[in-house]
Amino acid sequence: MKLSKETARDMLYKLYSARIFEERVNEMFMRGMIHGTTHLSVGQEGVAVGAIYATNKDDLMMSSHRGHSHCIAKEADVKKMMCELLGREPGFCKGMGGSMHIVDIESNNYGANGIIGPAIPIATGVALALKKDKENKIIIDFFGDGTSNTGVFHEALNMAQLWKLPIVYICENNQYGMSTSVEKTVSVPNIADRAVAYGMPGVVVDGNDVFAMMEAVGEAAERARRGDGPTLIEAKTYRWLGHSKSDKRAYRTREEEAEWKAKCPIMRFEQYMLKDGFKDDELKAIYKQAEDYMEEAVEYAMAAPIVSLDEAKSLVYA
Ligand SMILES: Cc1ncc(C[n+]2csc(CCOP(=O)(O)OP(=O)(O)O)c2C)c(N)n1
Ligand SMILES: [Mg+2]
Repeated sequence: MKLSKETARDMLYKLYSARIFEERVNEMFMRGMIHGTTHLSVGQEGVAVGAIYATNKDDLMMSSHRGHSHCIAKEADVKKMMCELLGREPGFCKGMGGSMHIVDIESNNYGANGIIGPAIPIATGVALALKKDKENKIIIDFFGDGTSNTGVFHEALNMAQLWKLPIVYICENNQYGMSTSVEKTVSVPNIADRAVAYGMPGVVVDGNDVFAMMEAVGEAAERARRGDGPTLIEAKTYRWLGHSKSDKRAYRTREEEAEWKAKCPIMRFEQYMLKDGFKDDELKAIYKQAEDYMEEAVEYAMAAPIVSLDEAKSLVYA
C-alpha cells in the first residue's frame, strides 16, 4: 500500500501525538496533577491510527476505557482532551468524566465507556440506527481481549450478523486483561476464531503494522457499507505500560516487554516513511510540531477554570 506524502505526514503526526499525549499524562499523573485513574495505550497506537484512516471522517467510532489514541486518531481536540483529564471546564464533559469518558460527537466519536462490555451492544444499536436511517455510514467499535469474554460481546455479535449491521468490531488483543494473560482466559487460539460461531468473517491482524490494520479495516468497512454485515478483527498488539496507575507488572517479564517494544508501531511507520523518501529531519520536525502542540494543550488546560460546584451539582441526576 502506498500513501500520499500528505497522508503519511498526517498519520505520523497522529501517531506521535497519541504517544506524546500519554507520556505527558503519565508524567502529570505521577506528579499528582491528575486524579482518579487512567489507562494508557502506549505501544497500541498503530491499531487506532490504521483503523481510523481506513474509514471515512463521517463514519462513527466507539472507544474503550483505553481510548486516548482512538480519540486522537479521530481528530478530537487535544486541548479539550487535556482539559477533561485535568478536570477543567472546557473538557469534553466539563472535566467531570475524565480519561474514560471522552465523547466528541463533532468528530463522530460516540465515546468511551469505563464499564467494559456495554459499549459493544451500544455500538451495535448505533449500527442498527444507521441501517434503519439508510445512512451510508458505518461504525467501528474498539474493545479489549478481556472484554471479548463478557456475555454481551457474544449477544451483540449474533444480532449484528443476523441483521447484517454496518459495524466493524475491533478487538485490541494487547495480551492481558489487567494482570491475566489472554492464554489463561480465551479458549481458542485467536479471538477472531470466535467469529465463526456467528457466521461472520474473523480476521487476525498485526496491530503494530499500520498498513495491515488499514487493509483489514478497509475491507471490513466496505463489506459493512455494502450491506454484507459485520466483521470481527483481532489486532494483536501489546500495552507497554501497566494496566492502570497502580500496576507494577509483576505478572510478566521485562524480556517479554522488550520483545514487543522492538515491534513498535511508530518506529515501523517511520521506517516506511524513510524508505518512501522522507528525510530524518522531516520526521523530527513532525515530532517537534506534535510535542509543541501538546505543551500548548497542557498550558491551556492548566490555565482553564474548574467547573463550579453549583454547576457540577446541577448535572447530577439523582
Ligand atoms: C463490567 C466491568 N468489570 C470489570 C471492570 C474492571 N476492569 C477494567 S479494565 C478491565 C480489563 C479489561 O481488559 P481488556 O478488555 O483486555 O482491555 P485492556 O485493559 O487490556 O485494554 C477490567 C476487568 C470494569 N471496568 N467493568
Ligand atoms: Mg487487554
